Amino acid sequence: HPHWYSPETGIYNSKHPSVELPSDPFLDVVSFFFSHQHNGASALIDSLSGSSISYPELYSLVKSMASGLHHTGISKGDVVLILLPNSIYYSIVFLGVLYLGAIVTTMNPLSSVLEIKKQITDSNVCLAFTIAEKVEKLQALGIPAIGVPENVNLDSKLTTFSAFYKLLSSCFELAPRPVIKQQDTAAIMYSSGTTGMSKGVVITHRNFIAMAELFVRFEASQYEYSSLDNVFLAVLPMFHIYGLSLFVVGLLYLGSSIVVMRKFDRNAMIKALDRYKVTHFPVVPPILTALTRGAKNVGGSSLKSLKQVSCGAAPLSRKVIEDFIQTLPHVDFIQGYGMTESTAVGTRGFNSEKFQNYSSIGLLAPNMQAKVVDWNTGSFSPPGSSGELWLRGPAIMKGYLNNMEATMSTIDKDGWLHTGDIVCFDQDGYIHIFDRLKEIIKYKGFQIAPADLEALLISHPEILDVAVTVALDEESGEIPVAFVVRKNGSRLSPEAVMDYVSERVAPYRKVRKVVFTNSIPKSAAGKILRRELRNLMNSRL
Ligand code: 4UV
Repeated sequence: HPHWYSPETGIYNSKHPSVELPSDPFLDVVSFFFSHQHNGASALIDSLSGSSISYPELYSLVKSMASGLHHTGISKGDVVLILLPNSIYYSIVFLGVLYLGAIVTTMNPLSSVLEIKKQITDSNVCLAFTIAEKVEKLQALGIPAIGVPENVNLDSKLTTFSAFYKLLSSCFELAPRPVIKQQDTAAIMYSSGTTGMSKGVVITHRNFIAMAELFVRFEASQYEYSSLDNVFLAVLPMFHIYGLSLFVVGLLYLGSSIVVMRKFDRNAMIKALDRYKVTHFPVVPPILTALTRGAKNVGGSSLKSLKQVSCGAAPLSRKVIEDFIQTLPHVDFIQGYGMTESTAVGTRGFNSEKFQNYSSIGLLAPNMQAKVVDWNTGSFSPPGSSGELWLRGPAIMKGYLNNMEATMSTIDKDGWLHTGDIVCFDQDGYIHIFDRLKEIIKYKGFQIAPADLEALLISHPEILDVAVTVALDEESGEIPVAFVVRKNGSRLSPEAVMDYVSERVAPYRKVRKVVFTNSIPKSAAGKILRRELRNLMNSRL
């Protein structure tokens, strides 16, 4: 057996040397952030307008934001919602809130009122930052809301955003710092985990510090070039753990420049890569496909500055990877894997590795351990055999918010996070991901919990029973499909079912196919047999 695998315990250790993490229990993300100050390059650049924030400006804006929030009455333990698209202001709000020991919860800005209501109630939000159109909607839900401008310079005179500009220009003395421990909660992100409805993932200051060190700084330490020369394009949404970890927290520790795109657009993306001489581009599979297409259109001589593209969050086919590599042969390609529950830390590939490794999700991150467990027998799988991936290490969440039962069934008594992903380590320690045991659907890399959609569909007066499952889709990777049992006499159409859902959820969570059926396959205990449904679905396609 290789030295990094123990057949006695079934434990895989990282092949990387371990990284030292700060041991002081009284340390928070923002103090840690301020202890790595940078000069020079722009920290954040708005791709559309070219407006930018320098590192020195960023540090002072975070402090102003914290002071202003303190004077608004925000204090340790309060939960602040960030309901924004990507913005050069995102990190300022995020770090400003954390500076006070308060907690951030993030959300897709396209979420429906129903979804917003659910999350603000569950996480107990007391203040929100959002786009102009959503300010009144939040206030109607009883949440004070601050409008954040999309356009950096032009909007500064608009009264809609006066509260925000007031916070940014707060020249109060610095807010008094409460005592913040590494183990205190920093953020509540939402994920459905391996089963059931969407739940609050409690992420601590320690988790973010570990993420910054084990994922972002460790990876940068492997490059020959300096992180200060790196320019990242931020298309991935900052409200999701992948974008949040990189663009809102991790890369700003390193002093890289981040070009922020407010929303995805293929042509604008290609232009931004060129205009800002982007060197690193983290993507999800549909963006990788769009990048290959866009690069073909502009010809091979373009995108010369690009050094690395990394892809994660959803399965990727070998064909898509090969197409990319053939189109942009000068660019290093790697895959990464992480979860909301592991603060995005998991595995990452390496630049310039053998071609066969492109289809792997890479090596285990430093300081992290894994087990691969046969889900039928509970026995440990050695390199070469597959099983469910379990992860342990300093980036694993504290647990699910107010949900002891889900926490205990996800993190066992020895601290292993059961990921619900089926993987296999090869003899070189590279990890390959095959399938999922868990219920989530990954639409363009976004999570959809079948149980959330089922709860919504069953509230329809003409629906007797329902089960939502996943179907493969060329463009989006995976789409949700609803198997619906109509009530006696109902003539409900598939379109009416889909409309019912789309009026109540963010666009990415729409049901995209409806199959009427007479019954839902269930176990004797009444649990939906999801694998059976999935097989049924795939056989019908
Ligand atoms: O909770 P979540 O939505 O989280 C993510 C995180 C993605 C990351 C994080 C760090 C990286 O370096 C990176 O490249 C990607 O998506 O969903 C977690 C689930 O998404 C699936 C898998 O089922 C996880 O449990 N998933 C994540 N990455 C991959 C993946 C991948 N590379 N290939 C296949 N499935």
